[in-house]
Amino acid sequence: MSGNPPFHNLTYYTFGTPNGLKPAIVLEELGLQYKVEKVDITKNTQKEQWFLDINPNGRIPALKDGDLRVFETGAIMLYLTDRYDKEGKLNYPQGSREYYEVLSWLMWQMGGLGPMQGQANHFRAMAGAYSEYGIKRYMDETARLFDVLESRLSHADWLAGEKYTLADIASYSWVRAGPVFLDMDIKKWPGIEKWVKRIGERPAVQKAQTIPEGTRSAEELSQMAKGMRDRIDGMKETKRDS
Ligand SMILES: N[C@@H](CCC(=O)N[C@@H](CS)C(=O)NCC(=O)O)C(=O)O
Repeated sequence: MSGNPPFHNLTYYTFGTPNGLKPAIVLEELGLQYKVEKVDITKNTQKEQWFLDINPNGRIPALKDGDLRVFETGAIMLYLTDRYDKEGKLNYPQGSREYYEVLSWLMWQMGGLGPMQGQANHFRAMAGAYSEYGIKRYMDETARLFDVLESRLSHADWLAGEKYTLADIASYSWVRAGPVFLDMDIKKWPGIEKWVKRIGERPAVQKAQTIPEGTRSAEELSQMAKGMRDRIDGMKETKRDS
């Protein structure tokens, strides 16, 4: 790598998943020009060498800006605001109290909500065997993490400070997937329900949900996920792991 960013030459490598959605929202909210490269994870494209050269972890998404590469959604989102959000539309000034609130919620999402809800998705909709233990462990943990969000959103409009930031975008992308993939009843968390509606009404968020081309709508995803859960339930009696 050489040269110093920003290059204003952005390519976003992604697929229509909660992690793919996070930086897509940031790119759209900031009104940036960028190319989209679809990395089809159903075909294992993310494990091909050309993509591993951009993201050694072999998972979507990743970003290139000129010859600079950034991987991990938290890093991509921070790169975009550090470099291209000089007016602070989606973040607070570095070093401020609110900046560390944004960082705290962002790290919480990266280390907690995303990985745990991802495991819930796996056991509830994708596993090769029915696992009552796995489903309970990760569904309970996902619900506990929703409670944590609710503890803030029951009395505040946004997660960090007084405005919509990266913190909201990161968790929104996963929370939105809860009812769709896991059939979670969002009404149990009234603060979250209002916050999801508030964010979902934003044009940039709606546009990001169509990236890359061919991404299924929430209704189509719900239908598909129901079929996946039914398949797991069908293994209940035959393939118990405990
Ligand atoms: N911590 C990573 C997680 C990325 C991730 O788990 N991506 C999933 C899609 S949401 C993926 O590429 N899965 C395919 C695979 O694991 O091979 C990030 O935030 O970028």
